[in-house]
Amino acid sequence: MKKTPVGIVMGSQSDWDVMQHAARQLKDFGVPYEARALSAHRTPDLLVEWVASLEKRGAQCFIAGAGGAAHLAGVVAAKTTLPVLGVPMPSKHLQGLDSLLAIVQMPKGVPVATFAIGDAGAANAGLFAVAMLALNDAALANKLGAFRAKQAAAVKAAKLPDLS
Ligand code: RP5
Repeated sequence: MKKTPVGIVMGSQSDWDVMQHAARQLKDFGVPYEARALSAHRTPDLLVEWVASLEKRGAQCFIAGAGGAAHLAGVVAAKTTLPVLGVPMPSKHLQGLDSLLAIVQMPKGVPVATFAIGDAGAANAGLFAVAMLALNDAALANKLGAFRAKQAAAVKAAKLPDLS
């Protein structure tokens, strides 16, 4: 596996509570990542430098989480042709609907793959990155298969309570 195949970036440190779920999936699958808080509007130059630097260090995709007028994932996608996975943050006033629409409605030509709002979206972005890397990594593909089998077993073992 390349040195740092996944970059995780978020617009603010306050996004980490959600974005840690992407990092957790990668860690559990043994996929190295680098996580940074960098903003498309507060630190645009640093963001662009980081994207270029991680590309040089073997990045194969980026996961970008942001809230509100969430242009972070779009700016990352503007600076790389690697896949960009966008995670909308649950925002204070619009519960993440603003973030979702900002990320999902990329104009034609520069795509961002958009995930669900919040923890589930962050975790799924991590899992999606694993699935992409597994295309060229049989051991990782096996781990992903085992992960899915474990989930299926948990559903099959579910016991619903009897009504009294
Ligand atoms: C966005 O504004 C960030 O992605 C975050 O979700 C939101 C609020 O940021 P803070 O005011 O908490 O730094 O840029």
